[in-house]
Amino acid sequence: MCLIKYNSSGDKQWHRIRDGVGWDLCTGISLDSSENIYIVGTTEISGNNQMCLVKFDPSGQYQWNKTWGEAGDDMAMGIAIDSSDNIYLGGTSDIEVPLMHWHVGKISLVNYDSSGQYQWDHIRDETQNEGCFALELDSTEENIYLAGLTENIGHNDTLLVKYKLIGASTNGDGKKDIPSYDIFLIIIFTCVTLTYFIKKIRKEKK
Ligand SMILES: [Ca+2]
Ligand SMILES: [Ca+2]
Repeated sequence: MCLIKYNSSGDKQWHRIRDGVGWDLCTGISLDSSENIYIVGTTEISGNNQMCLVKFDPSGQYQWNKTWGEAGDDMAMGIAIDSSDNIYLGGTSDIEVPLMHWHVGKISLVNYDSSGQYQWDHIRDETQNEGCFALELDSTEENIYLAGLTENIGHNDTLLVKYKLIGASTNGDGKKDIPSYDIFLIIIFTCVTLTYFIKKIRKEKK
């Protein structure tokens, strides 16, 4: 994972590399209220891909790193930080179907407190393949939105999931039960995509 700082003129100031023993990939970055820097992604530990969260101070000094995951592939694709500096990672976890020998991609959400202590995780339990590529808190910080895709009879549709964080219960094992609400963007997405391609085709014909 590589973190590079440029000044406002685009001149490189410094860079930092976090190199785990295996494969590493950085897919998200965010700052907290004190301008500490967090990068997220995936790191391979003994053949097991895990979500990875790394903290640097504002001058780029390494502070700590955390990993989370199950036995299958776990990839963090985005990070959101609230005004109290609690950290949320969103991504995808490859979960084995009980009694079967196949895996299904599921949307996963992991919460750390401001000191980097793991608080809870939630894996969205749907039977079809899903994935998360971005997440964002709303202004109340009581709700979080995860954007990604969901498999729908052989093709993928855009998916937006809303979680209400306040009042959700945490099980003893750290798993969190949170009701989720799918906000389907499929129709909007399809219209926007169609409009884009129609415009592109018309432009190319001219
Ligand atoms: Ca590496
Ligand atoms: Ca894993």
